[in-house]
Amino acid sequence: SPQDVLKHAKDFLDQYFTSIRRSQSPAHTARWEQVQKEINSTGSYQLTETELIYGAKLAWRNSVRCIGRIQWSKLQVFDCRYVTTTSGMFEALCNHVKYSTNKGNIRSAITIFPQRTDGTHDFRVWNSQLLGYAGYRQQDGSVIGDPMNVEFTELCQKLGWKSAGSRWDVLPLVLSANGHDPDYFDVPMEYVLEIPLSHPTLNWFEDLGLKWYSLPAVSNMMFDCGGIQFTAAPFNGWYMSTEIGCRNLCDTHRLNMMEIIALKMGLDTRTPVTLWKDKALVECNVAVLHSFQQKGVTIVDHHTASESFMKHLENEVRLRHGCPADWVWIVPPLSGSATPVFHQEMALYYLKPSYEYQEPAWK
Ligand code: HEM
Ligand code: NRG
Repeated sequence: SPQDVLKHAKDFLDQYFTSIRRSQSPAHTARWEQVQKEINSTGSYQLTETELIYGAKLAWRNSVRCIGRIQWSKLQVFDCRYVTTTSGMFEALCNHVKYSTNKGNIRSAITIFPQRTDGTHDFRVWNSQLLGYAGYRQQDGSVIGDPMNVEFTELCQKLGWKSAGSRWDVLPLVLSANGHDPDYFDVPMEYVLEIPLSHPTLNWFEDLGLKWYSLPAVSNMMFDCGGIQFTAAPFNGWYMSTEIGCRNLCDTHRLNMMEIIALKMGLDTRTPVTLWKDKALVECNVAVLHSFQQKGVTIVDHHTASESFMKHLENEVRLRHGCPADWVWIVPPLSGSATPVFHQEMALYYLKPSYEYQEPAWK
């Protein structure tokens, strides 16, 4: 409702003008007057480009589950609010992927498409990430590729997407503009930097034929800023090694490589007391870090990330009297108690602007 928009707009503009140390200045008052007029006559309003950039950074700073927030002020914002078509979106996203990948020297970025109007003209990226591997369910119930993407892969096929049916097919971008039906677009493979995985000492590791892409780019969240909702605003930073080495490769409902790795290591997998799972996880993470570093692709290990997050907490206590954080997500999935964040008490509360979950575009 316009009442809610007004409230959130006021709150956001107060934060913005405080940040540029112009709180209660004539510029602040004038902008607030202008925004009120716009909301009262149209029900909504447009952010300026500088407000949008500030809002996108602040939403990252407010992301309670993100351990990478020490980087929050370094974010390239691509303002694509003028885009009207899915092919316009596709072109912008190819540019985003190319800019962020930067031949392996990963740069954080967000591309922002037009905001929600009446809720029936939304812009959406249907993929959960800009890059992802297809998952194909077989007759026997097993999956080729990434089980996480089975439902989305079937949707792509329904739209007419044809693929090799291999373990490593990069999914097409499924995009909708202005509330219309979606179109799909193959990402040119020259934009996709992939890292074959090998291990510094376990020579058989490369024979597993594993690889992963270098750009984690979340594309299904809504950027909520000043009462305005941006339903298509994909963002990326770089990987923390455990995301790939623990979760993507070793979760039983993902690529499920733990036992295969343990057996190759010659471990006794018949009893948990050999800690074969723990040993396999560690070596899988070693392989991820080794392979990314060898190719010169940005990645952070969980010890370094945790330490930098501790530094970030300290900064935020000074600058902002605290930092909201979700311990359950911040503590890494490997060697939790060997990282400082495990021993850190955290306060969980929610600030705006923010990145929020939203309904999948097909529901
Ligand atoms: C979550 C690391 C950049 C926003 C996460 C997670 C990790 C992480 C490890 C947990 C992911 C999971 O368990 O699935 C990093 C690193 C970055 C970075 C190392 C390097 C710069 C960014 C950027 C943004 C962002 C640029 C937004 C502008 C978020 C959000 C979540 C998250 C919203 C929660 C996602 C969810 O709930 O599914 N980050 N991040 N991060 N990050 Fe970051
Ligand atoms: N765990 C997911 C990626 C989620 C976001 N992680 C980041 N975000 N690092 C995966 O693909 O493993 N980021 O913006 O850098």
